[in-house]
Amino acid sequence: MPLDETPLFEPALLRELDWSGGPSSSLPSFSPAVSPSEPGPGLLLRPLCTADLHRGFFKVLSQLTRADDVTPDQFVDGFERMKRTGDYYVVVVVEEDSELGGRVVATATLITEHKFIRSCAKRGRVEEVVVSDAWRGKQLGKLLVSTLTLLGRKLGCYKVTLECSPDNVAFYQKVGYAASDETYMQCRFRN
Ligand code: 16G
Repeated sequence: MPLDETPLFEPALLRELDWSGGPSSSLPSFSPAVSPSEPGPGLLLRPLCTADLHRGFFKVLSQLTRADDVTPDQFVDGFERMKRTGDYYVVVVVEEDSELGGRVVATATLITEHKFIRSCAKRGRVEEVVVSDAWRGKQLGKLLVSTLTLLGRKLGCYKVTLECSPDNVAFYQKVGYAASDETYMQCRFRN
């Protein structure tokens, strides 16, 4: 299957986010100022496309957890499945002007989950937040999480949640998250 630049979701959704802050906003402060449209010099924040397979997408993911290489067919299958549901918002930060159309330097995902409770509400889940080690300290993690949190709000989620290691709690608190009264539990089949 050919790899191409078709975005996983409508890119305008990112441009239309209300990045102005304001009293009810949970946006953290950014210094220097950055936004989804201007993530930093030489960088672009956009939805994932299948051509990102050869731009180091998995190399970045593997800095979070096991992310073994997949074949282009496997990648396109997964991408198409996610795209069909309309509930997957995988974003990447890429270098604008390099060979192959830019290396992926960071990524994060928002998934919207549909429920019957709360009048058929939606819950957002932020997943796979990773910034490549050479790009840490440039506010990219904060930018990605803030972008997806605002997107979750815009899409009508009544809450957005995430799981993280104890080491990252302070980071997520800075971007507007608070530890829940509930405990995260799992039944794990593979490490
Ligand atoms: C972290 C990630 C989660 C990811 C998991 C992978 C964030 C906020 N959390 O919990 O999305 O799925 O690590 O670890 O990025 P695992 O492979 O051990 O499940």
